[in-house]
Amino acid sequence: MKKPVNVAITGAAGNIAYSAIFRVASGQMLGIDQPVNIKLIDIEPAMSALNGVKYELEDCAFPLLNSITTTFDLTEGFDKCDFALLIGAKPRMKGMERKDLLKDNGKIFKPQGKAIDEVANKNIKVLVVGNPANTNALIAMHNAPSIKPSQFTSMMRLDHDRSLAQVANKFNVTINEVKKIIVWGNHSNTQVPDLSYAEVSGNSIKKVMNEDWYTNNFIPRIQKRGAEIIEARGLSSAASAANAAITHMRDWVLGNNDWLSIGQISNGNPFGISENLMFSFPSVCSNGSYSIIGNLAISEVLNDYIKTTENELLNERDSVLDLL
Ligand code: NAX
Repeated sequence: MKKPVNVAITGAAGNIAYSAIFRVASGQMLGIDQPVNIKLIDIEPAMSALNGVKYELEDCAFPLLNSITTTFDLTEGFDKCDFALLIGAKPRMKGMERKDLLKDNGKIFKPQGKAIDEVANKNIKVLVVGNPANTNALIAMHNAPSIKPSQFTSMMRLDHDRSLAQVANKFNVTINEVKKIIVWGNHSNTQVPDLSYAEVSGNSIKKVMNEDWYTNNFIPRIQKRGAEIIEARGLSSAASAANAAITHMRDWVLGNNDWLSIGQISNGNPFGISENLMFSFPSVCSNGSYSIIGNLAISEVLNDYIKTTENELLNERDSVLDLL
């Protein structure tokens, strides 16, 4: 048996975490030979609910689950952590502007970044899920200067998987037959789902795709899929978001040669995107790290979309400069 690793999960009493924690404990994230110590972090008023999650976790008798910690103390929660899923965030309340949400959530991710810097393992892998995920990840990263910026990522996998599923539905094929999809930029409705290089059953999608469907149906549907789910379910996506978090981390750790979309620090990117943004780029994963797929030409039309999402991220960053 391998030595147990430490996995911290914030927002652990919330909805997404409820779908994620049990999968981490069962080995679906880090492999069925990897024992885990799970550290569940939430705010103090949520401790009773969090204990309920702990009891249920115990009752699963997962063979890989070595220990469970519940805490609202960040130093205890991130101590010697190897992996962190930063899910907890404040929801946007009625009348709240995006700027206010950024400020409030930024205040959560600054102390979390500092605690990770002080007590986590230096090779920790961090995934930020809590919205606005890209800018929250940037804030956490800036507050953890002793950890390589590339160890911080933000979640675009849900947008990526939504794109795969919509293409598979449209062309009536299985998910495995859809390849080389990209989602660029911000996890917001400016994100850019890109099918320029996509393949369906080994052929370029361009042979079968209608441009009008791509521009007027596919792009807006992916951009607004979160709202479509809230409208239908009365609740925001939780199991699919948890699934995306699990597979994002699994692929980062265990590898995946398929094209993936990963929110990552833009420094040195080959596409001319401004530095110092958490931006989603096409990537592949191997040997415990991810790398950008370079050498891709971007059409003029897509370039305009990409500029819009880049500008949004620049504005988000400008509104939280005091937290970086
Ligand atoms: P919930 O409201 O169900 O749970 C949030 C949890 O976070 C609560 O238990 C709350 O007490 C906790 N929390 C608040 N402040 C905290 C802090 N300072 N430290 C630790 N925990 C804290 O939300 P849920 O549905 O689980 O969504 C969580 C976040 O994921 C939201 O910000 C949501 O917008 C975001 N999402 C991100 C997605 C992505 O693709 N990046 C997709 C799904 C989701 O919308």
